[in-house]
Amino acid sequence: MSLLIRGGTVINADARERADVYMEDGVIKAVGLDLDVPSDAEVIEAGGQYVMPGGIDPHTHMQLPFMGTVASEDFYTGTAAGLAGGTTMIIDFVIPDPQQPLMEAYQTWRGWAEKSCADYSFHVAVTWWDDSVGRDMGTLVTEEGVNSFKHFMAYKGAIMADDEILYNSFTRALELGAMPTVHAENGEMVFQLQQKLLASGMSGPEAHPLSRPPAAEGEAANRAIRLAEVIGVPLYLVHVSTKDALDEIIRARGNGQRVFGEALAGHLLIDDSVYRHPDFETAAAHVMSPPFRSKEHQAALWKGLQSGSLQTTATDHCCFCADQKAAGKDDFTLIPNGTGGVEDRLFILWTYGVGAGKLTMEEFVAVTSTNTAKIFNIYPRKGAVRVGADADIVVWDPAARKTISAKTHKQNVDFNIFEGREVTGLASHTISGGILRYKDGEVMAEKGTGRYVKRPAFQPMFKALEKIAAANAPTAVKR
Ligand code: URQ
Ligand code: ZN
Ligand code: ZN
Repeated sequence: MSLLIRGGTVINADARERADVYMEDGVIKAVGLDLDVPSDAEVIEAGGQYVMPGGIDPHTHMQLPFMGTVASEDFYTGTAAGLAGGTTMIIDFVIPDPQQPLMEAYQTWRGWAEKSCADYSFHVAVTWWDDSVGRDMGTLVTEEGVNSFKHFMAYKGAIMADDEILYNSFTRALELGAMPTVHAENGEMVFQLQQKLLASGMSGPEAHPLSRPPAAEGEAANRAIRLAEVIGVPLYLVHVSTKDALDEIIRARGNGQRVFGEALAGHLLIDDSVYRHPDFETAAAHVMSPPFRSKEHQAALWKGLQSGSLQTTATDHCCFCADQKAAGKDDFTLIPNGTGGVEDRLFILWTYGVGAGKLTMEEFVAVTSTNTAKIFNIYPRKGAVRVGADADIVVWDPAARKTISAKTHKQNVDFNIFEGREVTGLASHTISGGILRYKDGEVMAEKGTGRYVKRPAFQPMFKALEKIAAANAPTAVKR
């Protein structure tokens, strides 16, 4: 199977060039002009369009069992929707129940994901601790290509990791050359505020953001960052939603600590007024954690992306339909937390980032694909249009426009948090594994064509650096 993308301008995170791109058997074979390609190669005319690495969404939850129900988007429909938006890979989450062996949960999720129609990988959550968890982490890194472990500091009484779990798991991650990641909210603070709000008679979705103030995120972000600092392990903070957490990241990075932050497309655009919508369904549809914040926090997140203090964008795609959200009709703490976006992320970042002059096209590629590939150690196999890379590519028409709506989106959910938003700049073609899988509104996906992507452990570079430093340490001058 060979395919030529002709006439476009290639945009990578580090450069742009007018070049054609030729791929064969799922791998990019040539990038340049006047390429010598087989006469029977399929040709995509990309004149006036951009040719970019397919988006990588480092944060999705397809068919997640959560809060008494199961997310409505599964691995097939979710990866198909991603292809319609130019995303060619997701990193999802294996979330073991407390006391459930990590390997057992991992096998379950691997089974669910086999129907994917684009490539996928998994972060594995550490929701409890004993020696067996440490052993399973070792197996996951050395045999299964997992190089990141998630910790929910929220969700008390369910999957919350306390400081003992964090310390043990972060330490084990360092030994293995793996990256700890955190959902940073103080779960005890949230729990106590939830009880206080319910006791005061506030049971509607308007109470949701009040139970999860920015301070809950700022405190947990700092705590996780400080633990990582003392242990000497890198750290990745998912869905950073506040200036409070961003400031902790900026402080740590300024101090030379290896800390990374992720922004969600939703948190960049949607504010907390949605929770005061008079219609319960609309307000509940926006219940996710951390909640959508005020415009001041949105502005800080954009500055974080522009300045490089935040490195990646994601969606936290975790969909629940109206009948599922209704579980919390009389008690906001029972509304399943989660919203969608896997299809819309690139449209949003292009229109409100590049289109608004906040991001260059190269920076757009960096924050939607390349940085995630680098941070999770799959670059340049992923995250670049270059010879030898996987042929996961989006052909981007900067002049195409549409209005986002649940009536027309491919996502398997009855609500779209970006409903009514005008976007300019759309994927015209998405190529996954060297095969055209989306073209002008039509997804040509096939169940099971997505591949599980192994992500190698990071070399324990810090140990190596210590050895080099010791070897070069100046010998004490003999007096
Ligand atoms: O917390 C998460 O990331 C998962 C459970 C999705 N739900 C959410 O509200 N973000
Ligand atoms: Zn989370
Ligand atoms: Zn999540």
